Parts: sequence; C-alpha cells; structure tokens
Amino acid sequence: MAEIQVDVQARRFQERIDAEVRIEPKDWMPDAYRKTLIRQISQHAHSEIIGMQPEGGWITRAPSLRRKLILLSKVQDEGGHGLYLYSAAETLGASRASMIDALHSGRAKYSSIFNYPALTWADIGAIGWLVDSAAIVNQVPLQRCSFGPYARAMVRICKEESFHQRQGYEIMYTLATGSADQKAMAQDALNRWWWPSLMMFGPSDADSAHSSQSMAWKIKRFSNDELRQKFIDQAVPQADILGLEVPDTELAWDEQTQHYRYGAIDWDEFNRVVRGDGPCNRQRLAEHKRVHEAGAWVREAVVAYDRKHQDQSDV
Ligand code: FAQ
Repeated sequence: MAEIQVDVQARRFQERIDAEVRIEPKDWMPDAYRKTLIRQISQHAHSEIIGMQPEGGWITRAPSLRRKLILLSKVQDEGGHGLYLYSAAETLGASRASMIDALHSGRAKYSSIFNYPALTWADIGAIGWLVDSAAIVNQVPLQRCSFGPYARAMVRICKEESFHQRQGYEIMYTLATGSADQKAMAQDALNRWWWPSLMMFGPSDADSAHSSQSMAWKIKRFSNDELRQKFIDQAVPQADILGLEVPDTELAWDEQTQHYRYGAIDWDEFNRVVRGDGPCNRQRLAEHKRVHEAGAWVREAVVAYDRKHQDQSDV
C-alpha cells in the first residue's frame, strides 16, 4: 500500500517537473532528488568558499589601491555565494556541520579548478575572465533549476559573477595591451588556465554519471559538453580581441556546425585532480580546516547568544 502511494507521489512529482512547476522545500520529493540536490548544491557551495583562496592570496599584492578594492569585493562576493548555497542545501535537511564534515573528510568534492595555483597577477585576470565566464555559462541555466531555493540563489550569484568576469577581462586587456612583458604574462596565464577551465564543466557526456537523471529532473538544463562548447564559442573571440592565442593547436571554426572544434581534453589530469592529487588540493583543504578550526569560537558565541535570548524569551 505504502509503495503504491510512493509511486503515485513520484508520478505526480515528475508531472510537476514536466509542467515547469518549481519544487519547494516542503513539497514531497523522491529521496534520490533530495540527495542529488544536496550533493550538487553543497559541492557548489564548497567550490565558492575554496575558490576564495587562489584570489584571496593576491589581495595584499594587488598592484594598486583600485585593484585591491575590486579584488577584495570580488572575493567577499564569492564568500556570500557560498553562504546562499549552504542555506539552499539546508532547506533540504542537510546541516551545515555535516556538509563541512563531508568536505573535510573528502566525501564531498569541490571544483577541480581551484586546485591550480595563482602564480602571477595575470592569473587574477585569467581567473576572472575564464573561471567566472565558465561559472556563468554553467549557472545561467541553473536559474531555471526545478528546485526553487537553488534557482533563486542563482539569480543574484549570476549578476555578481558578471561583474567578476568583466573585472578579470579588464585586467587581461590592460596586460595584453601593455608592455611586451605584460602581454607575455597574460599569455602565460591563458596557457595555464585554459584547459583547467574546460574541465570545470565536468566529464564528457558519455562519462557523466548524473547528467541524464539530473536533466530529467530539470536540475541541469544542458549537458556538460553542450555548456563546454558554449563557453569555448564565447571565449575564443574574446581571446582574439586580446591578441592572445588559445593554447590548442586543433582549435578551428567549423562552418558546418557553427561551433569551434577543439582538441582532446586530458581526462587523466582531470581525474587526478578530482581524486585529490592536483597541484594545490592538500594546501586548499588544509587551509579550509585551519580557518574552520580557528573560527570555532565564533560559532560557539553565536550558539551561546541564541541560547541566552531563548532563555530570556522563555521567562
Ligand atoms: N571538479 O555526473 P557528473 C565558481 C564530479 S563555482 C570536481 O557530470 P554532475 C565560482 C561530480 O561532482 C564552480 N568534480 O556530475 C567562482 C561527480 O562526482 P560525485 C562550481 C567534478 O553533478 C569563480 C562526478 O564528477 N560550480 O567557479 C567536476 O551532474 C571564481 C561525475 O560528474 C558548480 O558547482 C569538477 N569540475 O555535473 C568562485 C556548479 N565536474 O558528486 C571563485 C553546479 C564533475 O558523484 C572564483 N554544479 N565532477 O562524487 C554543476 O553544474 C554540476 O555539479 C557539474 C557536474 C556540471 C559540476
């Protein structure tokens, strides 16, 4: 009897999805839908927070006060994105502590891109231009995700990411139109960030374990390869304007498909980085743990404050 009821609920749930009706936290949803969302949203949140590290390290070294202010504000925005996303995942019943624990124990992932080092100031330009562009291409469709709180969080996040992208491109433009040394720095940053940026979109469609179910649930609206192609089609003309060369000898415009053809992605490297063996994985996680432990007193103070107010309102 109970099974029949779940079947009916599951059918109604899919009908709502198919009719583009948003699912809200108190609505019935299949366990697997809830789990998929907690996985994706929490990993997205971890990516935003860990993603503060490569750029955060350049705040004190930004070349002018103006650059420092902009970068400071961008890094703070990324922290804010992490917080909206943790809140969206909490509406599904996941506690913040359990999500952080999953990150620290390696059960939860974060985007592979943040395991690469930001070696020069040009890398800050390349991150804003390429990494934020990739994030925008991926996140704009998530504004139409079937789960309401995630979709709504994405609206503000996408607006802020657009500003981030522009500031990165402006850094690249300044360097690319500057001295020969500055242009070489910009080219070097593009060389190192291009392929990892393509990997941000995840494994190719044939190897993407979750895509077909996530697309049926309208969590994802496009496949990993479709979004990767969209990013390439946008970024290549932007590189042309900068007068920089995309580090892919097989890159070519295909008149027939009206898309760029591109060379093979090194999936061994992607898998290595996702497994924890990228250039900065250990450093990134160790820094997150250090800061989390150092902030324990803040969490304790918030709980003590809440308890005190609760006691007073009980009197
Ligand atoms: N890195 O079956 P799929 C940003 C994992 S935010 C690491 O295709 P799915 C803002 C995947 O989790 C960037 N792991 O999975 C910013 C799964 O493993 P699992 C983050 C990856 O979920 C800018 C397995 O591989 N954005 O940049 C990666 O359907 C600048 C199989 O993959 C989001 O998280 C990867 N690149 O599709 C901040 C967007 N790709 O979970 C600071 C939301 C895949 O079974 C500075 N997420 N994996 O253990 C998504 O759209 C999706 O989750 C995908 C993956 C597209 C990332």
